[in-house]
Amino acid sequence: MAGTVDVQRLGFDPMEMLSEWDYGATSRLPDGRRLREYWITAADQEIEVAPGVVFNAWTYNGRAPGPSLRCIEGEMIQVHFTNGASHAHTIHFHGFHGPDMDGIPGVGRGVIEPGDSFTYEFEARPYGCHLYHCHAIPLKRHIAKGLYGVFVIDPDPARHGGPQRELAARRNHREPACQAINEMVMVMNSFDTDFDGENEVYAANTVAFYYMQYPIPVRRDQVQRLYLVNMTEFDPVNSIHTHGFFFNYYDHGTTLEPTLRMVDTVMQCQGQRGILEFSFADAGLPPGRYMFHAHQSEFAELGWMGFFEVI
Ligand SMILES: [Cu+2]
Repeated sequence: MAGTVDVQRLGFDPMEMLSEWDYGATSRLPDGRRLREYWITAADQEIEVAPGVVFNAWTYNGRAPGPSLRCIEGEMIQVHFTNGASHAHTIHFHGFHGPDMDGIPGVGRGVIEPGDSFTYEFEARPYGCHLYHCHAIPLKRHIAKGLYGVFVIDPDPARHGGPQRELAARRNHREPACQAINEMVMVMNSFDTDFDGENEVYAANTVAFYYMQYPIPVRRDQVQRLYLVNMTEFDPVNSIHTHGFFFNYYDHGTTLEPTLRMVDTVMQCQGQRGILEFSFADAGLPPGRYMFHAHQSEFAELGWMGFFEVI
């Protein structure tokens, strides 16, 4: 690959995307519970997914993936959705909610036409690493165009007792135990730039090879936590493989204890996601460049490959 993608022109920076959270706006409901509100607008947008390769995307809030939404278990959530794009869209959240809030055609409000708005409302449950995406038909096209994002529900330490409370605090963004951890978000995605139903470009956070060109700086003495979501279209499975270090893995993030310990490869089907945790100091590893990539070699060679620069 020659050249680089101009992130100023792109409108979002995959390096900043790693740690950018949309916490919404909070207020108190009459019953004492916390309300958390988000505002999301869909649009048609050109994005450069590799140097010189421009893709006609559909975006949420001007980026693909859309904003990484973050909230706490038990809060009331309102997502105010406006469709500023040229096709009908929805937002379908993974998590507990009634059928009317499912964001699918033919149930509840169904698809939201261009120019229309709708508010999705539900309680944030269960805690975990979730996602949202458009569910309009044809589904493949609406997902492949870029309408998806990460939706993390932190566990509420007050709802978990004993040692579970401590583990919940480590995962809750309001707690110092969590703030001491370096958190990152990666969405594994892909782009079919010639409309043949197969992908030409693969990436984590949209821009091919971005973290090869700009290795992600991480501190050796800090625990690392990676929220990983697979939104790759047209291929049934994607994966992450780490070089020289292993990690603990929490499938869907819906448990406080790892569901896999000490692995260097996990695969995810489309819509599957999980949390990786690792520490270079705890493993007694030296500073330097540690590679990560899809272990489907084709995806790696078409863009889904990067480095951590351990300092
Ligand atoms: Cu759509």
